[in-house]
Amino acid sequence: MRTFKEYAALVNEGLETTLPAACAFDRELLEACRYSLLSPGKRLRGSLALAGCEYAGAPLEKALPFALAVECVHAYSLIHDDLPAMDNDTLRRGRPTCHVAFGEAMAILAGDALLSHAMLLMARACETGGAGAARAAVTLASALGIRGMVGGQAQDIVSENAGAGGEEALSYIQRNKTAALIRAPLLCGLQAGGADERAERAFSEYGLHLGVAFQIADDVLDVTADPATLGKSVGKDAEENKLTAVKLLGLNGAREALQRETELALKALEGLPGTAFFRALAQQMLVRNS
Ligand code: GRG
Repeated sequence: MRTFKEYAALVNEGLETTLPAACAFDRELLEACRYSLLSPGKRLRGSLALAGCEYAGAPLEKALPFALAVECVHAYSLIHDDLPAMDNDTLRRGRPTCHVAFGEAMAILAGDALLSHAMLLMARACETGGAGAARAAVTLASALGIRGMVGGQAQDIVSENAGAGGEEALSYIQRNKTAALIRAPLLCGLQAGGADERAERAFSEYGLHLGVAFQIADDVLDVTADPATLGKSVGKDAEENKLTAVKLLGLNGAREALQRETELALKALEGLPGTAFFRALAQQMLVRNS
């Protein structure tokens, strides 16, 4: 297995050239797309797709379209999440948000264009990648919509407006808004690379807990981090009365939940050989500061 940095570098390299070149009439749209897509993100989701494929013992090219697709989807979700109608944020990845830089209409369109581009990348991969690629496309597409990221975001807004919600609603938000888009690319990579069923089952469980841990860490960082290090505003969750682990369990309770989810992620990999990369990544959730 390579290092996380190496996977992230390969994702960044692919993202540079994935969008079409601008013509006279789409210059601003492409500028807005590139502004958000190429801004300095961690590339966690794309890297997971590549790491899954490498774990399966296949060449990384098999997973690259899915790695790029998930980063396009992630960028679209951040653009739309930052809009005034949603979280109304002005800072993302250490830069003004897309709508601040390009206006709301162009930001909405840039999000739409990035989602559409992700679909195109997956469809092209299905044309040439055989059954593994088709399964990977279904896995990723299933994680984006009603029973995935959009459904989780909708519940996030419903809970915020109602100023209420218990553990079940919180778990729904964590699993769908965030964990779906962390678990799915990892599975995509395994499926595109032809991993066996045992590995898929274990990583499915691992990915879910890794994703929930990631969201809890995000909730904790919203009250503990420095905006300059985090690259986005802090303190917004309490301000907007969001249903988060910190709101429901308190800061210490959230930290305990983060520890529990990390342990569950590690437990899911017990007995599976060659998982040092993934175990180290799960441990990283406990100490991440951006
Ligand atoms: C608008 C349909 C729609 C969905 C929005 C992604 C999302 C759902 C909301 C963003 C706000 C948020 C706290 C999401 C939880 C997931 C999360 C922590 C996203 C940020 O991911 P990182 O830290 O970002 O991987 P970088 O910038 O490193 O890529």
